[in-house]
Amino acid sequence: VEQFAPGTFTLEQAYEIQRASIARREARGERIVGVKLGFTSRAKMVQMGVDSLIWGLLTDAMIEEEGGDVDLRKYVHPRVEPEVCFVTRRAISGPLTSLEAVNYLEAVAPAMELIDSRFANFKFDLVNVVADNCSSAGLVVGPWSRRFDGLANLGVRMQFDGRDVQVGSTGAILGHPLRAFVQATRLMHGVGMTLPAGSLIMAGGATAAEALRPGLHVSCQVGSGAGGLGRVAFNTVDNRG
Ligand code: OOG
Ligand code: MG
Repeated sequence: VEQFAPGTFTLEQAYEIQRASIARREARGERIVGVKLGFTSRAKMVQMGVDSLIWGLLTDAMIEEEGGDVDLRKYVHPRVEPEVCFVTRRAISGPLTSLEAVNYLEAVAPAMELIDSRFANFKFDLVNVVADNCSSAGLVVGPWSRRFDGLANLGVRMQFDGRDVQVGSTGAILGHPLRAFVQATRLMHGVGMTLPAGSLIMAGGATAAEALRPGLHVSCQVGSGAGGLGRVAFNTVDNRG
């Protein structure tokens, strides 16, 4: 890889840096499991001060067990945000339209992303956050279903110890989370990447992110009743003392 001085590289070079950092993870034995989109909601753009859609790569090492303990010692200053996750049913190498999208999907689930950053206070600009693999650090995925129909407007409720910390709607994600999936297929096509069957697509935070601390029960409910996606949860632990 070429060397770049901070802040002196282009967006294209930022994605090269991202790819190089993923190659190092692969060399350590990690496997790419999918892609995540960033800044697909206004709430996230406003919180982070960046207003372009970005994407990063997810690896198996980032997957945290649903309902399990997340050890915060693995992270620097993690935050959590409510998301929706898709899993693909077939390999995708071309850009899809929103009409085709569901045919390429196996299932959808409520999810939470744990973001973390090399930058103090998450203060970055577009190229730096892209180079940092879009703050991708962890993800927790809840129960899979094929409830694609109501996705345009499901209530999203993220709680710490049973108290609401962020409330919103899946409609905040590009107006409909399926649009995030469609965007992902376009972006992957743009860089010549094929998404194999079984790839995860994280649609992007529906609300602003919340800082994590040890000893929390973190849960997120997406929709309710028969049309809802259900709940996803984890606990934070830290033995730093
Ligand atoms: C960058 C990643 C943005 C999202 O869902 O919008 C993102 C960050 O906020 O640090 O993951
Ligand atoms: Mg996110």
